[in-house]
Amino acid sequence: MSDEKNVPQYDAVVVGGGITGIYQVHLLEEAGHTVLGIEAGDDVGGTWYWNRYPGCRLDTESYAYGYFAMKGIIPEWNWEERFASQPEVLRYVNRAADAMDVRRLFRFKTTVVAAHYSDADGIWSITLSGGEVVTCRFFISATGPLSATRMPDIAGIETYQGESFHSSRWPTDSEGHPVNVDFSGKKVGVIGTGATGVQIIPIAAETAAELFVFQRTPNWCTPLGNEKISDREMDLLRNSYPTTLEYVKSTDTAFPYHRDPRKGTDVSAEERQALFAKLYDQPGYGIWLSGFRDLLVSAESNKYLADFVADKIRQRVKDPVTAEKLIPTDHPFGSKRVPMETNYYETYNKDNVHLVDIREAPIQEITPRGIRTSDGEYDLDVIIFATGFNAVTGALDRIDIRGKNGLPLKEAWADGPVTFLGLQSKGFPNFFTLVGPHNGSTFCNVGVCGALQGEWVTRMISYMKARGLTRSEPSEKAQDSWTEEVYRDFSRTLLAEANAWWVKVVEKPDGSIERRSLVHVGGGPAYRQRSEQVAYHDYNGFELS
Ligand code: N01
Repeated sequence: MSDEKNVPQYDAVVVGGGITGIYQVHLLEEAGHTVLGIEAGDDVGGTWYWNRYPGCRLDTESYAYGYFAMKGIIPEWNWEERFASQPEVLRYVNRAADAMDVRRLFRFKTTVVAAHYSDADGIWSITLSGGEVVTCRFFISATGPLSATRMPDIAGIETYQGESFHSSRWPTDSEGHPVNVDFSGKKVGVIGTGATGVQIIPIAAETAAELFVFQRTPNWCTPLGNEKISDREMDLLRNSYPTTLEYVKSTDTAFPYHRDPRKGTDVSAEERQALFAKLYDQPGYGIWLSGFRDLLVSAESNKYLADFVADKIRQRVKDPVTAEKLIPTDHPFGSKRVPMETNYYETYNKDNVHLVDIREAPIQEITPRGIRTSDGEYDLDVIIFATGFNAVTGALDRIDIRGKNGLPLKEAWADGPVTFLGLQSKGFPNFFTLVGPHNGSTFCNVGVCGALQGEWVTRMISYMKARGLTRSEPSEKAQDSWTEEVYRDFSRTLLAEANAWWVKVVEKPDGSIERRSLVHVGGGPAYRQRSEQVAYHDYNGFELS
């Protein structure tokens, strides 16, 4: 970096002002690096800024997601609810941004259009939406795995005359504040029954004159069990932050649950039922993450739990035909993200709520007045698209990222991502993907895992700077072996049987399909142990120069 023209404007550019991006920017500045953050929204918040639909809330225990409080950045924070609502989480992220004083390091209302690496000087040129180009040594994405909105490809969608919006682009007023969409007296349609649809549907059903749920695939959903946190409980939680942090770091997904050491196939039917009943009634993810240890590897063990949850659905939904339609038949329990619900199934007992099975009668088109399926036309005043995201790589695909010799990232990853530790890809020196593909922070409680990863990357950049090293790129060997390990771990689980958002479905030349994981499912502790070994051995697996 001695030659003037080889000095970039910034040590690092971080894309994304969500919970991970703001912490990364803070850490880099604190470590003495010059850093610029770029954020498309007009303030921090990321997923909590964009997702403002009614019913949006955490399904991680607030206190276990709230890394900033655990780290002592905003130790005084009082969570109001066990699973905080979106407005509360957004206030929390804003408060953390104030405490870290990071807004001055961000450009808001700005997107990254292109990022090109120059092999000649090892510098990234980042083109921003206004046309300006900034340069940096390290280009870091913190774009979030679920930020690239996916609209369905339905004929006539643009002709619809009523109100319509994707769940993560809730309408705003002229000043950009989300508006309270009033469903009273309206006919509302919701397409999509993933975690988002499952949160919106019961709320919309409270006021809509008629609510039509267009379901293609039912999901296994279980009760959230939300409640207020009392002052006394909050004091106890605050005092145990150090223990909580150590505990969540010890679990596979950084949620506060450890698996039961027994196998579901080894215990009696009575013992199984007792555990399932206890977990079903407990708040949060326990039923998915603290059940029998063979839940996601044994089809037999999985079926025991699936049958239990199916019976619960039958008990909660009065109409037996509707109940059967709400029970998944195409994927094992927990092989897709389990939506956590509040009165979701009871909602279908309301007279104004109608389940439209679009597997049976597919949507043919969207008309100016509503949705037409092969069975008839539904007149609608509002259509909500809860149709999900182009997950994990989607946000990166929207940026023209080019590495050595102008190689587009999209081309390098055409058959699925290839990375080392899910952090770097050969051919793209100094480009780090936080909470990215094949990365141990993505199939994880992102509030904690993304932050831990930011700390690791900061250490690596500081290590390099201290030694005058300006280039980091994984070796082919390290990258191949990591990519193989990611696919192998995934294929050993029942996760490989479902088209969850963390899967890239690749059609092979013989017409068969292969599900390639976009995430590392080998567990957070193993991932971080591996990362620490790499760091200890002078970043073995990365070629540094
Ligand atoms: O998206 P999804 P999501 N025609 O992809 C349907 C996180 N999250 O926004 O399954 C008709 O899960 C699609 O149907 P199918 C969480 O990690 C967290 O709900 O493809 N339907 C499916 O039903 C979650 O997993 C919280 O057949 C179409 C739905 O749309 C992730 O975000 C809350 C369609 C999409 O479901 C994504 O959840 C909410 C079409 N053309 C979300 N295209 C918390 O609680 C898609 N669908 C923190």
